[in-house]
Amino acid sequence: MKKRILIIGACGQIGTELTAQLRKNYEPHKVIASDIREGDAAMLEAGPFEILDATDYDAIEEVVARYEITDVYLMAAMLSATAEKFPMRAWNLNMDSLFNVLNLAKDKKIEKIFWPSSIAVFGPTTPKEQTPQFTIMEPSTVYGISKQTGERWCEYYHNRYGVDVRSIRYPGLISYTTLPGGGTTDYAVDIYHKALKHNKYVSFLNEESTLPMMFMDDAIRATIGIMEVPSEQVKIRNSYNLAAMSFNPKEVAASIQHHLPDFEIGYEPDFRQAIADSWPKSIDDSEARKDWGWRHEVDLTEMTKIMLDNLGTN
Ligand code: AKB
Repeated sequence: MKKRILIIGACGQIGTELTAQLRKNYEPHKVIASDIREGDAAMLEAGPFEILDATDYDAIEEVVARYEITDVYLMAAMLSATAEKFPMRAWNLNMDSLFNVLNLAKDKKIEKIFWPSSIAVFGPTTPKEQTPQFTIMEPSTVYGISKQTGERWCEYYHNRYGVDVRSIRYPGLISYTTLPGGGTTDYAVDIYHKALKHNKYVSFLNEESTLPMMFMDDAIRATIGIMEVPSEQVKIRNSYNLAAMSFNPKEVAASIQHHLPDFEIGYEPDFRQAIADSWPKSIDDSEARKDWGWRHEVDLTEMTKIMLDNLGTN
């Protein structure tokens, strides 16, 4: 099989599980993990690993040539909350890394790119309920601006240079393997850790902050799924809306209380509240369902059980 995959940002929340799943699906020595820091023992033992800075075009080009890479998953990014603290660093990382892989594909050095976008592309003027695929997009965060700009460039490189770039707008992602870093939806992972450890949690979003969310297994299936369908099925080349469930801190707390009746939640909203308030509450992902057969599998009740079962045994 000719396919050889490079994951840039393999040690992050999504990258860790994506790398593990790709190594299950394909021959592990043809799935090259890379990150700016060294991976853990499990990642290093399971297949090749390279230290790689996503903003360094020459370094990426060298790794691509050495391993004869065909497909790149670019997972390195600065997320919404951290990006508000370091706007220029976020812009540089999020945009330079994207241009690096788009230009490699334009010059026919790689064949296919996966690039993640986010619900952060939407803003306060976007319809909040069942946000459509095509709608008003006026993001008010640094991260959202970088993702929306990135989407425009993906579509441009596809139309102008025939670059096969595929993208989905991730909602908040929940997983038990690796912690998220620097997002507004991170509370939805932290709450499970704190529930098991302290039986209480103080949320940095208020109880009514309903946001679109997804269990990581579904997100990984979607990510690999959109990369595996024939190119003609990928009709949208900026980025696809993707949805599974929507909930707020009060609802996730109630689902935890079902297993841990004494669990308590408090609320101390901080600067992340304004970010959450600017994002949709729920997403219409019918285009992804129609074009490439996307279906989610895990809801809040099932996810809470999976999270508590797996974190509880650690
Ligand atoms: C964040 O909160 O910044 C991310 C996202 C929704 O893209 N999880």
